[in-house]
Amino acid sequence: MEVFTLGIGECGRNMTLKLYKIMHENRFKNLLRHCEFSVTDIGEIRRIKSFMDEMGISQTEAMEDEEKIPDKIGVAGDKGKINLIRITEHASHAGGGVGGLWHTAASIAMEFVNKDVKGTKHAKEILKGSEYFDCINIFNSAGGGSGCGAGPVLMEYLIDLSEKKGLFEGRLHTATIALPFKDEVGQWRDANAASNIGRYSKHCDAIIIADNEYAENLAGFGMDSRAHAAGMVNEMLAHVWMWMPLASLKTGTEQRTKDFESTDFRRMLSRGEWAGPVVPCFARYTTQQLEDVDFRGLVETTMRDGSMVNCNPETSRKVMVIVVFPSGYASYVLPPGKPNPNLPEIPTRNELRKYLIDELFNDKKKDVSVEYLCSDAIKDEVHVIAFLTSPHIPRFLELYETFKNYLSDKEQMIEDIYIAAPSLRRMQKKKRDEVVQESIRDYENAYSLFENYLKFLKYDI
Ligand SMILES: Nc1nc2c(ncn2[C@@H]2O[C@H](COP(=O)(O)OP(=O)(O)OP(=O)(O)O)[C@@H](O)[C@H]2O)c(=O)[nH]1
Ligand SMILES: [Mg+2]
Repeated sequence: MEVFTLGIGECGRNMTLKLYKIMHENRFKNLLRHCEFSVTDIGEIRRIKSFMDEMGISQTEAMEDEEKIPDKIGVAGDKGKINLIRITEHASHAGGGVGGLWHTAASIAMEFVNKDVKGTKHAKEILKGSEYFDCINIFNSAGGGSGCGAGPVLMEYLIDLSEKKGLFEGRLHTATIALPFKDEVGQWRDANAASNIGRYSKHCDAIIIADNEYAENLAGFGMDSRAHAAGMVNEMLAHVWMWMPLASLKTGTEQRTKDFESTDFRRMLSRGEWAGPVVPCFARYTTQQLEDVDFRGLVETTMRDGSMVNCNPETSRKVMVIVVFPSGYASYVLPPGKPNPNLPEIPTRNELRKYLIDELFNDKKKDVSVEYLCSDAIKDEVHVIAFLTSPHIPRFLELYETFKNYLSDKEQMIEDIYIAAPSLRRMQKKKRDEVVQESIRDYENAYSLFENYLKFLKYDI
């Protein structure tokens, strides 16, 4: 599975760059050759570059395209690259972004998709290049403005591109999003998050969700607990997205029992016509820990304590587990599996599958899949990744309630819209009212989409 990653907005950018950096640190040059990374903050590139500096990602070999937009950056000495793209002619004002007003970001993205906007030719070429990939993933925060608004529009665009070329069938389309902390800056972040989920729900195969609030509860409270929790979420998601392509690609050093193709992921993560809401789980253990504890219990613990959203694994429709062992384990854990008294006891994939079915579901018909992967990128460590498809997510109901309240107070909505877009005040009244009304309508439409999604998922609303 070759992955095209697009990060939108601040959070989307952070997640994409973190994934890129982790792949580099793990010396996955071969894997990088199969992945492409693009980042956009609508019209802002300067801040992305300075953030790359902060992360220690080199900016040498910056190239300017014919329209003099420095949007493509190759990283010295490596094959992988990061495309910095702009989807609007206008560079955003100080601070960048749309201040949480996702309606504006969605309109800009629509214009980019439907017209030839000056200065965005290169961005179009890069997005069109996604047709060579069989997995498309967009990263964005659900509760912001740029990523929340532009993400679903660009996802639909990328799907249309591949559909037109008949490339759609084998492909996996996912959005990977972070839910906001509770009461971050009022109700609108939750309303945005629910809007983002609703708008993605009919386009993607899966919406892979992490919850900042839950991560903060896990990380504990402290001075920088929110920054810490957001960093933790980015790091966990980066690991998930590093191992997903590795479960299917032959990069030279990995060994596995079976290739996990995009269609296998789709079968496990999707809900047919609707996106499967998917809770990813991730934990790493030292091989020393494996000596003292039953491995099957560790995998189960990963689903309970390493999940990125509060939920019960028992309520999942399907479960997919990928375990990554150091390559020294290959002849032991991969069939035919030579016994090795020097290594801790590891159940076969089938034994682990049966254990999980019994412990979680007590229903033999449940679809649980387990894959073992051996890689020399990790030493003395075992990484466990699990995907819980469609578990009951209590936070969904909270988002729904907050969204409903938010819509019921139009005065507050209008105030928030003006705060998000101060430039409205400089418009003529007629135009200004039009934008505000459109924005409210977009929220209302997104509310119906989210509500329909929850009904489909059988939430009690
Ligand atoms: N997990 C995680 N969450 C983040 C990160 N950066 C921001 N957030 C969360 O994302 C939300 C804010 O969204 P941003 O991504 O900053 O918004 P944006 O897409 O840039 O949109 P604008 O409103 O136009 O700036 C808040 O809920 C933040 O807590 C990050 O690096 N990781
Ligand atoms: Mg922003």
